[in-house]
Amino acid sequence: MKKPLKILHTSDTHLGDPYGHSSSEKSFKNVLDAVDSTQANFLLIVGDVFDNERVSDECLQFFISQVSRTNIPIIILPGNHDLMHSKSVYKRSVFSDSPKNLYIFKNPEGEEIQFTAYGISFWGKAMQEHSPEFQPMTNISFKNTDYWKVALAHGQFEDEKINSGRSSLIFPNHIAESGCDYVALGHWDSFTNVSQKNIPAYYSGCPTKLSNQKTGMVSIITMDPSDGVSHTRFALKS
Ligand SMILES: [Mn+2]
Repeated sequence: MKKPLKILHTSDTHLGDPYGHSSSEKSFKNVLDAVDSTQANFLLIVGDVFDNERVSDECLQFFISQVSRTNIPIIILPGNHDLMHSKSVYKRSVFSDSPKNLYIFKNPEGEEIQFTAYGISFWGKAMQEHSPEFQPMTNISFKNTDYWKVALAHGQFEDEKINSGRSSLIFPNHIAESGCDYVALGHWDSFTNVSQKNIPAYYSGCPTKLSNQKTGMVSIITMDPSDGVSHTRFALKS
């Protein structure tokens, strides 16, 4: 049974890059503060959680310590900076005994992570290789059609006609035909609405303040069995 719930959606935190993303740790703390202040039921981090697979053990410990600040499920989709392959950052020892509320997509063919208590299922393909062959939103499927259906996808949205040949493409019809209640996207630092027909689909943007913003932002998705699904943006601490 679908329950009313609130999902916090962010992406592209790029932890462990002191040069290009010097305030990534502060931004990540702000996201966890927002989990508390919004009383969210789930936190989605849609790829590029870490900047690269050589990040320090201290960086991983910092991440785990932040995850441990909450009991709500935190769901990670690996992106092109934190690929799910043999040398993946997610294969390091700290993740073999990580907090129980941390869920990581591992299957490059796509898989579901279901939460029966909330009547919700999250679907995503863990990126193994950032290539034109990989398309993050094809062959999507949900076992239980009575649940809320949320897809996570890390890649480049563009119209099929552009034919750019770029890696990890997401086409408008992938979203339009997904059957999802919400599509949570990552890969772009800037917030972007790419909703199709009646399916809400957003790039949350990174939680770090961009030059045209007063503060960093995250997306909040409110799902209500009677009122439907709505998207708003939440301003993080500056
Ligand atoms: Mn990316």
